[in-house]
Order: sequence, then C-alpha cells, then structure tokens
Amino acid sequence: MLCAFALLAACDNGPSPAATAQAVRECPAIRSDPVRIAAGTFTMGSDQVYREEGPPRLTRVGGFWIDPHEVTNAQFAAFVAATGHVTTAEKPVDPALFRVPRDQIPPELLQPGSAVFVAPDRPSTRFTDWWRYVPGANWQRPEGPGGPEAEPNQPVVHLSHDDMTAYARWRGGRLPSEAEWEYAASAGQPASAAQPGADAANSWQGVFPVNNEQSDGFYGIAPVGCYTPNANGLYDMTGNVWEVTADYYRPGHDTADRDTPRGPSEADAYDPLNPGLVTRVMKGGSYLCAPNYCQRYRPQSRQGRDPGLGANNVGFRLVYDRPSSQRD
Ligand SMILES: [Ca+2]
Ligand SMILES: [Ca+2]
Repeated sequence: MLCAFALLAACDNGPSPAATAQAVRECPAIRSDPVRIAAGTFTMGSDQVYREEGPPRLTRVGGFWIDPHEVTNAQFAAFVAATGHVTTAEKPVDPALFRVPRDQIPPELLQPGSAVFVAPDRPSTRFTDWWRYVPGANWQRPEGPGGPEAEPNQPVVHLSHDDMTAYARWRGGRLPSEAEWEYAASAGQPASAAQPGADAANSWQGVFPVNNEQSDGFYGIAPVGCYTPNANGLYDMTGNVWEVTADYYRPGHDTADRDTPRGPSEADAYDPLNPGLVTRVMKGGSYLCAPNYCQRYRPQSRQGRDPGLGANNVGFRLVYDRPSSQRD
C-alpha cells in the first residue's frame, strides 16, 4: 500500500496567520436528534460537472435515520472519555506504509500527525503546495501543536476510517452508504452545478488557494449548523467538511446497481488520484471548495479518501437503522 504521506510535504510551522482569522457569523444552537429519512427513489449522480459522478440513474434507498449535523468534537470527546480510544493520527506511523528503506523516509513523516491545509503565498494548482503533513496535528489540535484547541461545536477532523467506525459502533450507528448520504443530501432537489449562496454552505469565495473572501462568514471550518439546512432539516451536507461514507471508491456509478447500492467490492475499488490505495467515497465538498479549483460543494460530488491519513477538512456523520429509543 503506497501511503499518501509520500505525496505531502512535512511542516511544523503551525497554521498560517490567515487560517486563524475568521469572520463572525451568527450560528444558532441546533438539535442533535437523528432525522428520519423515509424509503424512496431518487436520481443518484450527475453528468453536469465531473465524469466520476455519472451516469445519473434512478436509485432506490431504504429508510434510515441520520444525524442532522456532522459529528462534533464534543461528541467525539465523549467517546474518547468513555472508551480511551486513541486515534490513528495520535500514533507513530508504520514505516512499511512508505514501501522504501527506512533511512529514506524523513523522520518527521514517521511522527504522529495529519494533513493540514496551509495557504501558499502564490497561486498554484498543485495540491502539494497547500497540504502539509504536520506532526502533532490531530482531532484535539486540528491545525497542529501551534494552533488552537478543537472547538466543541466544530466537526471533528483528522480521523482515519477505523476511528470513524469505532465511534459509530459506540454510538450504535454506522457510516452511511453513498446512496443513503446523497439521497438525504439532495432532499428532492435536482442536480445543479451552481455555487452555493453565502447562507447555504461553508465553501470558499475567491480564487483558491490564495484569496479567501470569507463572504460566507468563515475562512476555515465552521461550527455545525451555521448555514441553512436542506429540506430534510440536515445541516452542512454540502460544504464545511467532506463526509466519509462506507462505500469503496471507483469512478462513476454502476448503472445496474440501482436497488440500495453499496458501491463496488473492495477488489473492484479503484482511485486514479490515489493509485495503490483502496479508498472510501467522501461526499459534499468542504470549506476549501472554490469553483476555480473544486466544484464539489454539491450532493452528487464524490472523491476517494485515504482510509488511514486524516485531514483538517474531512469529517463524517452517522446513520442508524433504528430510532434512538431502540438503541439504548
Ligand atoms: Ca467559507
Ligand atoms: Ca459537510
């Protein structure tokens, strides 16, 4: 397995000054009770923007319950306090992931850490110019040791797939399938390529990655529930942080797989952006999505996510097969 660490520069400089300066936006307190999504059919996928999202096809999804917001730091902290769970980003890195002799691996890449966005000082289209491997970055210090502590009401980030599924088991839930997530996110609305309005989602206004106008109120990550919910009453399904699903990633949708699809098998998974890695589908884009670089602030958007390496723009939310009253 080739580790995506190899693609990232190491950095221990802490957050960029711009990353700590956030505009003020009123964020109301919201409920955490899961929302019931009734079984139904919808058009999954889109042929309007990226090829990996198509072809659109009528898809049936069973009923479920879903968290109204991304899993927060406060929720994850309760899990850690109850179980003693230590996340992948808090453990030393296995040198075998790099598939090169150990003396060729920069020592800082073997320290516990995670991937952090650091805005470059000049325009660029290379993601290695803005993603840094920061030793000491983890869910408790999302921007690294020099940054602030995690805010309780912000989505938890820097988790591996194992961390997410451990939390899900503890909560009595699971990661959604891609179809469940997209069904809940689209909420009866047809696919569109439009940039969300300033009240609709935490995305990026201006020219990524150097100029963030923050006209939606936040430079970076926002507390959950700051933007208008969709018609299902779900917050931040698009924007804020990407949300990892249970499905393995492969470009495009299988047109024959229309009844409660669960994505390709592990053996059929393939991610051209992460060759050699079996990745999971993540959905909805993040606060880093700007139309000049990334038009993925939409329910149909999808990319593969490294199951081991976290990042400070990737989180998740849970779905449930039973109501809360039957899970306790
Ligand atoms: Ca923003
Ligand atoms: Ca989101």
